Amino acid sequence: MKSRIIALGLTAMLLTGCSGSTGAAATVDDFAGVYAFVTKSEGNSYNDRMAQGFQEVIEEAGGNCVIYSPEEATAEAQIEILQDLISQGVDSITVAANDEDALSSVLTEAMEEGICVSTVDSDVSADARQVFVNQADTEEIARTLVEAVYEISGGSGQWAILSTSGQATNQNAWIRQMRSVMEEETYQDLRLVDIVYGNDETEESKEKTEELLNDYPDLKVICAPTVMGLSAAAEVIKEQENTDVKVTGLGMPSLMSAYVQDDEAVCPYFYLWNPVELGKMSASVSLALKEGTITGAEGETFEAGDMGLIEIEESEYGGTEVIAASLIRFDSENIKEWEAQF
Ligand code: RAM
Repeated sequence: MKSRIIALGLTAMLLTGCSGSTGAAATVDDFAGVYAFVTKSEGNSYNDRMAQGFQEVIEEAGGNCVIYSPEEATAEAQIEILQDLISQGVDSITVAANDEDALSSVLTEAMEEGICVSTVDSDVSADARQVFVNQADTEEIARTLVEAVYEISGGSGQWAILSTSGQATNQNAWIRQMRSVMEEETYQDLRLVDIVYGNDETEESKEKTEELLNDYPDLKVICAPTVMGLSAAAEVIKEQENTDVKVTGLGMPSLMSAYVQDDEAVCPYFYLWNPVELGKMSASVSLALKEGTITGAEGETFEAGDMGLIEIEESEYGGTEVIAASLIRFDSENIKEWEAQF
């Protein structure tokens, strides 16, 4: 599996890793080192925007940033990259995990080597990272999406979920929580008929959308909590003139603007957080781990640029987390102003 290196600036570095705490005021030297960011996969502008935010903050602080994006969103591809990063002796690794468990052993090895390890966007098991940078509260994401399905469908009927893969920690957490919200009485006339997986690939997601349309003639809404899935589903539905199926979910305004033009649109509205801000928060966490201000323990605090003083909290995924952002709703009123940003 090949990896794409967007920026590579390896320099000689101190191997104090995450054990080196100074306690004194930070100097540029405290932040010097190589900070690796491993995305889920290439060809996904959401991942690129997150990496862009990460890189900006690391470089501003005087660190070297290296970004790796596997060709496919698989754990195997990420493990290969992570092993390589351990051999290079980088100071810090941040990964958006394609699998909750499969990366545990390589990330544990990284921590044993003194490398700072954090996750962002999609977590691993708690003992395989120091802290998780969560985009937004899981319950908030799930409830917002179920409410959108409820409103768009008129409160009853069939809906389906188009996800990425069955191993993605973030997708699974949101789907689990959506199922739990669906148990509330308000949603008793809604029926979740299927969950399909398009692997964060446009073509696969389009095929899965076509299958859903064929298999469920009464389907009203497809909810895709993935930026690649949502735009793929919208494209398929827009091309089919004889369907009233609508889509909603988590998407990039730049990919969705053609489908959110008015109330009759394929996608009346959808949500996301700001992926650049998520990357920036993740970089602030990596810098604070490297500097020794934090170790990833609950209650620790650190400065995150414009976002101010941030406190590390207990995570529902186990271990600890930082909540980086909150949901933004995109519709025909505001899509134009957002699409230039991400
Ligand atoms: C996809 C990925 C990512 C998710 C976004 C919303 O590109 O699955 O992990 O957070 O969409």
